[in-house]
Amino acid sequence: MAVRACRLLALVLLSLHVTRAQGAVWNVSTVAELNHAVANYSAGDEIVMASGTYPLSRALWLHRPGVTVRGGTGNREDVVLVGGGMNARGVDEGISVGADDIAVRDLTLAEFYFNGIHTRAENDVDRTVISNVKTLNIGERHIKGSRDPNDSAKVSNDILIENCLMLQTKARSGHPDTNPDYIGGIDMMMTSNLTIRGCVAQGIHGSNNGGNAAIFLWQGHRNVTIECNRIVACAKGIALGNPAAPSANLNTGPWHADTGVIRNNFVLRGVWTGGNNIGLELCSTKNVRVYNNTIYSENASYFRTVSIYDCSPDGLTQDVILGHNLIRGRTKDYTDGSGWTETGNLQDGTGAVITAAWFADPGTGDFHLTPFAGAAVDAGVPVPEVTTDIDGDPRPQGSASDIGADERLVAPTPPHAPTNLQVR
Ligand SMILES: [Ca+2]
Ligand SMILES: [Ca+2]
Ligand SMILES: [Ca+2]
Repeated sequence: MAVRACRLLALVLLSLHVTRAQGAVWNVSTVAELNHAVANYSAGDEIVMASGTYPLSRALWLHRPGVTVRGGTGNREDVVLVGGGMNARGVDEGISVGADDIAVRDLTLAEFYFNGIHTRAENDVDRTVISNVKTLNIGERHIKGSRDPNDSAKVSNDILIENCLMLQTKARSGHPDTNPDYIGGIDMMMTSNLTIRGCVAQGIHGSNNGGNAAIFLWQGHRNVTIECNRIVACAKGIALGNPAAPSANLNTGPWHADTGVIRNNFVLRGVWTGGNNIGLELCSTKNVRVYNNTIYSENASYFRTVSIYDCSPDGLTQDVILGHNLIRGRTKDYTDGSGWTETGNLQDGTGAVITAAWFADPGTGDFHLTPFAGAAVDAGVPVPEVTTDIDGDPRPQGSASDIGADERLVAPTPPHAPTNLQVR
């Protein structure tokens, strides 16, 4: 007992120093030090991980408020938390967020059977920040947000997920407890003021080549912003809702989502031609603006690159506008069409107009416009919700806004340009 107490005290002295009145910094470089810091932090503390690989011995439960857990260098590749395996039981979840004001930054979570990070609306958690985090080969959900099915007042407010990379490089297998396609990127429920921006998702799909979306928000989202993300060849791209009817006790009543904007995203639809492989899906949504996205299906005639659906007579699609999007692929409208409108989209359902040459590198989801995309350049209309593009460049450049997520930069005119040169 005395030996154990001495070792604990030594751990504390080694790893803890107070930097300011309101918080301490726990510098950790081993799993034991990490577990100790997680078990003992106070509100306002930071847990700073030295470069290295951390084979976790248990999930990291952040169930007291006010802590930041981050990699020490700022480079997320330098600090890697490893679970029991994408396809093998062991340490099944990386980080569980069960209290307010938790931030996770600048690190990688790899090889978890269930979830990389799990935030819990059932604990009413607010102001979670997940920034510059990489999740690699996760068996069910890279970032999961769960809820209390019996309490409509438990909502996660003001959640920010930014600059994250969700990557799958191996096949899903060996999950007998779920169907083969029970996998997705960000799957959250019951939020208010959720922002997801600047994230990349690549290759997320199940073993039957279906799956949930890279960004899948259902069961209660009020005022959501999805912007400047790049989704590459996942089973499904961006989904507000899914065809299952919204449950009872949501903060949005009978709608999956009420109020939101989806803007300036690049989505490369997966290569599959069957199943639920949809680029953009809107199911029982209300007051949503879908502006200036580039959504690209290699198979341009696929019938539901965009899918709009009513889950129930109570949560009919209402006040939804799709505007100024560049879409290669077709739209399937399962509704009566009265709840949504489109304006200024440039859409090609045969592949004759919008071709790969329009874009910098379609195969990697890089849909920056090339000079061949003339029909998209300066063909848009400014909307108050879209003042910049996926790069943060101000709109418009040139004579008008461009259609889709990229605004092509116009080179500034040299101050003393020769007047006898015709600029083309
Ligand atoms: Ca809350
Ligand atoms: Ca322009
Ligand atoms: Ca641009």
